[in-house]
Amino acid sequence: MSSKISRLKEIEQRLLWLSAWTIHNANHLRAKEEGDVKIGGHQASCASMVSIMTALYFNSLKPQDRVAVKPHASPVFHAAQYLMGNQTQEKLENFRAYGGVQSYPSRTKDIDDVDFSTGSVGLGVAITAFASLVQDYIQAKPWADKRPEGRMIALVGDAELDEGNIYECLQECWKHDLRNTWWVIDYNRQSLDGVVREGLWKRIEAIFGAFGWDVVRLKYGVLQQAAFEEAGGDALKDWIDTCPNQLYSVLTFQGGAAWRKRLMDDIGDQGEVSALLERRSDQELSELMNNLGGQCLETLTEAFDGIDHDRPTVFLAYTIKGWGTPLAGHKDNHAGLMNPDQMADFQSMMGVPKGAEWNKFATIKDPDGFQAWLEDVPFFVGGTRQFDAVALPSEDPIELDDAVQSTQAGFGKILLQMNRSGSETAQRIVTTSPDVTVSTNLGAWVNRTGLFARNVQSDTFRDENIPSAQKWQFSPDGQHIELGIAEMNLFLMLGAAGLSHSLFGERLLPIGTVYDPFIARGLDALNYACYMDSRFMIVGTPSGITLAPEGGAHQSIGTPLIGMSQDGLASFEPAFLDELSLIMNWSFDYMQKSGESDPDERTWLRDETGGSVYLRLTTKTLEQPAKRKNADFRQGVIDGGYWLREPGPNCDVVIAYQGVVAPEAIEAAGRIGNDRRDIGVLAVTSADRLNAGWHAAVKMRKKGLASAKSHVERLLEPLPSHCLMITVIDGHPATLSWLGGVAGHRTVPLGVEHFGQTGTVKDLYRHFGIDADAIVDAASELSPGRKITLKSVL
Ligand SMILES: Cc1ncc(C[n+]2csc(CCOP(=O)(O)OP(=O)(O)O)c2C)c(N)n1
Ligand SMILES: [Mg+2]
Repeated sequence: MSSKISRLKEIEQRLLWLSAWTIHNANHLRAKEEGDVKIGGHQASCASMVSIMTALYFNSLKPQDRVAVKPHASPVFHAAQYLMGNQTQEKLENFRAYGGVQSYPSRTKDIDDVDFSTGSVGLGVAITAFASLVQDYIQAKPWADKRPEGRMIALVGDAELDEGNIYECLQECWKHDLRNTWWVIDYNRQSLDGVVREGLWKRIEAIFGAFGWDVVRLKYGVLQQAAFEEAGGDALKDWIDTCPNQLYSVLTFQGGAAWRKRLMDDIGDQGEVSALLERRSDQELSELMNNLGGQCLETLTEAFDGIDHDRPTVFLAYTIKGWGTPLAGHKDNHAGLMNPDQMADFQSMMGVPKGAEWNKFATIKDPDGFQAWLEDVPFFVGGTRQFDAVALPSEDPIELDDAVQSTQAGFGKILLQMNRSGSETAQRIVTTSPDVTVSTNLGAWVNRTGLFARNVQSDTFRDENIPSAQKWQFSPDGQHIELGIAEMNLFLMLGAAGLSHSLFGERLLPIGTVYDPFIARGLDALNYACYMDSRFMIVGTPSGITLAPEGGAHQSIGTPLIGMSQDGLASFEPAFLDELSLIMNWSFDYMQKSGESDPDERTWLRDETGGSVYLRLTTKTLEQPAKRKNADFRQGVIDGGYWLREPGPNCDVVIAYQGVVAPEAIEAAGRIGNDRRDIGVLAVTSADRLNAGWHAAVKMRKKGLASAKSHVERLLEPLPSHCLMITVIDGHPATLSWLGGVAGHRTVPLGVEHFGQTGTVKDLYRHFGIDADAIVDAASELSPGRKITLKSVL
């Protein structure tokens, strides 16, 4: 054994021990103290990864490489960082507990240089491929610092390959000429509930092959390879190759004597095979049969170090779930834990003295030499590997002067004007869309900026002089990444691009467009991107029942609630272009804020912390208000709302609307005004921010800070208590109905609660009761005073 391999072997054994102990400690020792069982599938899932992770982190990785570690291998990752001095014993002792290391690696919550969070299986795998595309994008840009290219690596559970987003990603990334991506499949042939289907490897290899990946199968370790060379070795190899997964698992669990019996029964009557088996003790035989490629450091390091190209590569690493522990191979081992007796045996087998469980060097004969060796490991040598990028200078909002326009068209125009300005912000914008680029109004932007591809591809229609409104020119300069329809890929792309400042040291301002209802199609990836604190803008357009003739399949109802409830995402639904301009301008700054600073005492929002932004837009053209410049209006738009029509001191009715139903609210206010006093119209640009500010201020008051007051509380403060609040939105009414709770006003929530129909906008607004008549009726019937007779001014 070379000295490198013997060092790696020591590390592998340390990682096996430390990860098992971390889990045992959390589940048995702490759980007893806290009367709380924290069991989770980790111990067996970790064991199958220790060899792969040793070979990667301590041998083959370079600092510029980025890794997504499969969720349940989190303790192995943290053990590696602990060995390197980047993780604390206290946090390991608190694994899965308050303030301790997270169950699954987390970029934002763990302290030890996690590249990609994982947890929702499949997403951590695919994000690596999109990160690689983002790396290519950045490498092609003249403004980017040149840094060494890293490989984007996913450590993948074999059952993760059931997740459909993986295949959507494979197809998409093939179109973009993916490179520098490695996926290492922990082929332990076990999922959570049981043993995976026989012959899965063949399908895996065929699928990856079909999308142009190199497939490297790591099936046999060096012990097995040597045994196959012995007389009788061929028969042993054939037996291994045809052994069903379940049987291999059972025998692994049972150990050396069971292996011997079964092998003797099946192939032992051939004299050479019997001799081959006889030359080994039970212990050695078990080691031999456990010596699969993915558990063999020689095999793994040779395979990883042997890759001398940038083609995407998948390693099918055969492993054993629970390897090296008494849980090895048992089909129920996912959530299995060693019991205290098993743990005591395991501890003595590992040679870890009692009391030295957390000692990094507990089993190391030459701690100084070991430490010196660790200090030279390339991956860790430069310290933590996350970058930051300074924020771009702020700019003034773009002003549009359309008299009648939709927010969707306004969005396209603002981007176009930003591009014309050539500003730094405009240069860092990268747009992306799942086959709805033109229909979400990115067409003009793409015509000017071009599509991104590593190599120039001409537009044949243009070359052949066929008139077309769209220039479809691909080049390394392009600023639009065109995706296929799969919305999951959209959010993974946004998630990866929105981390570019941290992963690659270059700021990007990613903007994705999608039909609003199909946000739901990529929702878990959206949540994942926010969980990683990725920074992007998602534009859902068109939205609501306002896209009326498209029908119920395309009409979105719940998306405003998604926007409100999604952590890390500030949501807006402007009605007018001046609002949209202010919001987009503010968003580009907000997307670049970083920090955990205290909330702003004016709004109680966390604006200095920053986040991503969701804009819910529409294709319905609205008459635009006269120019509005005053500071209260501008600030109100960003804080979430402003009085479009200020209520008087005796206000009977307030109409609070969000988004495209502004004209209905304004018309209704006019009609109600004849019969009720001092009508107010509250323009809500962001129910999300009003709501968040309110909750935060209440919390602060609860803590004793009596002066804490949020924007919405200040807005509603002057209203008399008898005032009726009518809320209206083209979306779920719960988005705004809570407004009544802020200062205790009776509320009539209007909105959409059922799947839509086709029809004209007018038909549907009437059908769902969000037109001016519905607002007037609500005021007439539910606010004190005489019936409002005037039905319509039209
Ligand atoms: C989207 C999602 N669904 C379900 C789960 C629950 N879960 C966690 S791990 C796992 C299967 C693990 O099998 P595999 O990926 O083969 O990893 P192994 O434990 O064998 O290493 C499941 C179903 C999850 N984390 N994410
Ligand atoms: Mg598995």
